[in-house]
Amino acid sequence: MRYARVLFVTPSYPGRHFGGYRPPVGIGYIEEFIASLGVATTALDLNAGFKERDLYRKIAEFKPDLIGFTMMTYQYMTTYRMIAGLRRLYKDIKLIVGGPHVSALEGEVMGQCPDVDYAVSGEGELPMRDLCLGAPLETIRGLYYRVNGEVRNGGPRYYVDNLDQFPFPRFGSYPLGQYTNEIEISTSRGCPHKCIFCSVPDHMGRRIRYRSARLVGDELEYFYRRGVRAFQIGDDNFLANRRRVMELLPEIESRRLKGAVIRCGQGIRADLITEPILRAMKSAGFKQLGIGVESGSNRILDVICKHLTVEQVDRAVRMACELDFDVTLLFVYGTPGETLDDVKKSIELAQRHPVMKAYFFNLVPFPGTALNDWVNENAALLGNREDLFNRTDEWKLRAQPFFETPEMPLKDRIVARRLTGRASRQIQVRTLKRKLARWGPVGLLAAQAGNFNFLERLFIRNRRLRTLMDRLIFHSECSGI
Ligand code: B12
Ligand code: SF4
Repeated sequence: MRYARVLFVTPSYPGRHFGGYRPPVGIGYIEEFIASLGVATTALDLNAGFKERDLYRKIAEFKPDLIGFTMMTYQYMTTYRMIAGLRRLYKDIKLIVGGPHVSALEGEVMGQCPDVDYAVSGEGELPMRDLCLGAPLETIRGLYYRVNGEVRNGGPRYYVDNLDQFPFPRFGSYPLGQYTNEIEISTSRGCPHKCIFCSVPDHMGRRIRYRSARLVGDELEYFYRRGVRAFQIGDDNFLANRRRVMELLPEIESRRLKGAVIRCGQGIRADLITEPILRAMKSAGFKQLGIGVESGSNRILDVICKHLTVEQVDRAVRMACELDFDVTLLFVYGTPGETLDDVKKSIELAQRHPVMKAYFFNLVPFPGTALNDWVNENAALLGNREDLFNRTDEWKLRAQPFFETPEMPLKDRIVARRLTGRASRQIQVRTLKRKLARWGPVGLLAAQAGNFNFLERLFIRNRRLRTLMDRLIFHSECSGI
């Protein structure tokens, strides 16, 4: 065996995490898989109440021979700095990175971070298996490594068809009590679309791959039996294949997860929503749906290459609200060609439905996206790229413009942020009033919390408050892991 003791690290991503921070699924899969092959593993998530000094303590206790970091582009310098610090102290431990940032940059990451020994683009289970078990480096697909200072690659990355070969993450190395009481379930990987701002098609591929309904059912049941009552489907395009969804939902229903709340908040496509699917979701325990709307203007939807119309969105949202789902709408603003009038159309779309929430994200040109290429050629960046991606708070990433266009100069982007922020808060207060009405004046007072970011953050980050909120809103059963 080349590496027998592997420590996985999730760097700190400060921010609100959109309603809950859960143990990380990607490195969870890798850890579970290589542990099943005899590699000793452990993990440290710097978002779960740990500091960098805990990393040094963990290294001293566990004595890893390989440390793996998962990386998003947001805050990538934090990881590079951490790696440089570790390299100075531990000459014998090898360091490896993977995750969406590496998928986008491929081998370039080895140049940007000279202290890292390896990088893996795409899915990490098979390259990590091969690396740890000692396969020749030049045969390990998706792996970047160094030979006498030169960066080499073991071949094109994997897109794994048989996802069932990987055991689902049980998060044994994570302090589950430190997270939102919700487990993320990934039932598929990839998305056939190619919206200009989205890194998923590049990172996970356009050929969508599925786990079997039975294994997804087993996973839900495993956590349910341990007291978990809230689940978040983390798929990129959960409804992509109707036939498969209609197999999966009855399977989930058959597991009788009484009192469980299933959320599907990452953004399903409105054009794939049908009444039979919604009814089947309802029966299976789904309560919340995030719909990736992006814009209330057909012209902008075309620019985004969303292949969707406002009319389809209206139809789907109406149907979901009528069937009493808690609907969250996800929009972006600042798209090439977009004007303030288009942003107002997005706000109007959100306001004309009794949705639970509407999020409006300032468009960020992540590497590996068509938007990034367009911005490089056509737009004015509003600062240094490195500073822009390494802002200290995810809220700033979401709210502060990256670039400006003639149709929406910086001053209009600031107006857009103000208008969309106000609309989000109004919708949130409206929802809370409706949900908490049966608590009389106390409920109305509590509803005003939706106006204040710090109170929202408190509810999201505090396990007890979040569980209480779930009970009040969804009537879910008490839970505790
Ligand atoms: C769930 C999710 C979240 C959750 C995080 C979950 C949690 N722990 O609570 C939440 C909602 C918090 C979140 C937030 C954000 N997210 Co997010 N998120 C996702 C999503 C939808 C699924 C991730 C997932 O579980 N994938 C399934 C697993 C199996 O894949 P994986 O994690 O990529 O891991 C595999 C490989 O990457 C690789 N790998 C990963 N780590 C490592 C490490 C090593 C050592 C190796 C070898 C391999 C390896 O192997 C893994 C197994 O195959 C992805 C979309 C996607 N498909 O990646 C976006 C995604 C990762 N998010 C993204 C973004 C931009 C964000 C935000 C910055 C958004 C924003 N504007 O604020 C914020 C971050 C802010 C913050 N404070 O956290 C982008 C990242 C793009 C980029 N280049 O960085 C993605 C790709 C979405 C997109 N449309 O572009 N996110
Ligand atoms: S935004 Fe959604 S539909 Fe578009 S490419 Fe990304 S995952 Fe697919």
